[in-house]
Amino acid sequence: MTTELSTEILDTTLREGEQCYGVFFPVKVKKRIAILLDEIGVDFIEVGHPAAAPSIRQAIWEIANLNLRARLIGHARLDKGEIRLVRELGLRWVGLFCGINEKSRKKYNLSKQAIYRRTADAIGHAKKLGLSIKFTCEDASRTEPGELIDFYEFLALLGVDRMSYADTVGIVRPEDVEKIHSRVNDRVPFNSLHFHFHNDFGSAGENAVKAMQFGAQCIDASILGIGERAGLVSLEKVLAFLNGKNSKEYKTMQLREAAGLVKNCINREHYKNRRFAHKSGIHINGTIKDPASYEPIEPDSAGAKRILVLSKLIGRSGLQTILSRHGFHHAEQDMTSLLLQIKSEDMLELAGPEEICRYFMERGLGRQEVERA
Ligand code: HCA
Ligand code: CU
Repeated sequence: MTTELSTEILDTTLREGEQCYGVFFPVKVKKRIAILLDEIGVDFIEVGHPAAAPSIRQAIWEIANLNLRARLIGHARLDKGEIRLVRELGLRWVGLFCGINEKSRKKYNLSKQAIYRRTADAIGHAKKLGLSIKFTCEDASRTEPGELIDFYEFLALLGVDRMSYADTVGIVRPEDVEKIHSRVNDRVPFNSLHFHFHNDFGSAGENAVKAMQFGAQCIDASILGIGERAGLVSLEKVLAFLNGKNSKEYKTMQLREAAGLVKNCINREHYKNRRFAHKSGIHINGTIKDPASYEPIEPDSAGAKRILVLSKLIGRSGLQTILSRHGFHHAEQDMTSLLLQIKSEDMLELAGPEEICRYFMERGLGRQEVERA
């Protein structure tokens, strides 16, 4: 364990936080939150996944023009267009992410070799654009250690600036953090890693504390801990732990206003059902292919229901699945205009079958009688 800590903080309220069921931020609120996070002194602010929706691009553009001290990161898949968008919006850092384990390979329908190739291409492209790179190994906690270390070594060779370990489905327990440390540290120094812990079993906070004690380079957090499903460790908790033990002192006065802004943007009815809700297009697609991609356990076994949320974060194939599950016909051109329409509705968030059907019918989509067993 390290005695004098020098952990940095990456806040992802504006990206991961908006992927939480029941949460949407108007652009103005995002700007204010970014300013407060900057005053607190967080080292990185993940400002959004710009390819997802026009209002996300607008917010990123406006935040990039605030000239904050924090490094601003735009999220992108291993896709040249998505990476270029990050640069065009005035950001200097891109957050790329991809998994390498069998579940991820199935999800992307790619061989390991193909993932390595795409990773190298994406990193090369980002570098050509002058972007600094944070690269996250998605689902690292369900990746065989040898496979994970090989991937990190590959990323290091390609010259990424930061590497992150994502506990995407929140299965790491506090005692596992030491094991991760002892497994990777010889070849991938623990203090060169960021950690992104999800809170599905309520241990994200303790995991983050352990990772900081072992010298993690950076911890991902969000205000009130909001994020997909049960969210992440909260920024409040990370600050309370770090201040006084860390080489850098963070300000906390701004937390009250920041938490108040976030609370005002929460739809309580939705939020209370967030544990098995999937909102980003990437999560919805992954879950449709194999629910285990983004769920640590079956919702049924927790007495809950899986929810696929219709919002501006949805992608084409997720929308297609939701349409056909509700018995709607659609021509290709209808799909394109419907998707554009959904993406332009900043606060839209539908999950119940009735409200989803009403929404589609009001937009002129025809329904086929579905046979029910
Ligand atoms: C996602 C998944 C992610 C990515 C983390 C990261 C995860 O929502 O796309 O890019 O650092 O938990 O694996 O949030
Ligand atoms: Cu996440």
